[in-house]
Amino acid sequence: MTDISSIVILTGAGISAESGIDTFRSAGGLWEQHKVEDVATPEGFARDPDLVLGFYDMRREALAKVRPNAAHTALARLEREFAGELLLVTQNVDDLHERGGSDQVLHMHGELKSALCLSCEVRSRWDAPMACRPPCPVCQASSLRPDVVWFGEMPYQMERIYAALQRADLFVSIGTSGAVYPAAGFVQEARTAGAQTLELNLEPSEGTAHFHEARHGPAGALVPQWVEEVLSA
Ligand code: BJW
Repeated sequence: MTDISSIVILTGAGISAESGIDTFRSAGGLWEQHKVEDVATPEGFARDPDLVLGFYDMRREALAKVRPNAAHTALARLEREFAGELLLVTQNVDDLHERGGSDQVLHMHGELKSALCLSCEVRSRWDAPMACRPPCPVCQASSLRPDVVWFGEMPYQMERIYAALQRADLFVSIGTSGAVYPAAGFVQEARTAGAQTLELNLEPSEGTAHFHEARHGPAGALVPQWVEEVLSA
């Protein structure tokens, strides 16, 4: 683990599982409880906005009942103590990285606690229900949607992510199934550019063969152990 000066970390739903947030594709996960095309596509939102706004209201409310776990706090420690460049990219819309102490988090699939106004296109911090059609704090139109990235939409800050993947010495993927692109392609992007690649996941992901190394187990155990290795190298 010597000569690492630039790390990109990608996290997914698995890092928040031990905090009590449902993953998407596990048995009993969100996509068994709700049809993905109904709640996570622009077409689903156009068809039944009440259903979609209610789905995200429920998930936003659930955030109040959960706490960051040892994996989130270990990544915050890495941010504080690692001397090199670190980019933490999360696919998660929860705020557990921030509440675990990370200051610099790139939410490529948006955030539950952000609202996007379809009238004025301004984003506002948001912690209240949306199904009751509250007015936009900027233009007063009742046109708010959750500021999240649905299938068919462009994830956020892709240029910044791809630039960091080009510079990375190490790419680490934590708690993600590798089922959703473009995030699922980051490992190949980083590896082709010369980075070492490491998977930390409960089980082999769909892309596990692309990684130089894969460790399988709960993030709450694997991530603090890996962070200790990086900081003591
Ligand atoms: C643990 C654990 C523990 C459990 N410890 N681990 C055909 C081929 C290729 C691509 C496409 C295709 N057809 C369409 C596409 C594109 C499409 C796509 O990827 N579709 C796939 C289904 C194939 N992608 C898009 O549309 C994206 N946009 C796009 O591509 O734009 C064009 C573009 C082109 C070029 C460059 C850039 C862009 C947008 C994708 C948006 C995804 N949105 C969602 C919803 C966000 C809002 C919300 O939260 O509701 O994002 S879907 C959902 O999946 C959510 C997640 O972020 C994402 C990934 O899920 P994640 O995090 O991996 O969770 P799980 O449940 O799948 O896995 C959890 C893992 O944790 C498991 O492996 C467990 O084992 C593990 N685990 N407990 C460690 N304790």
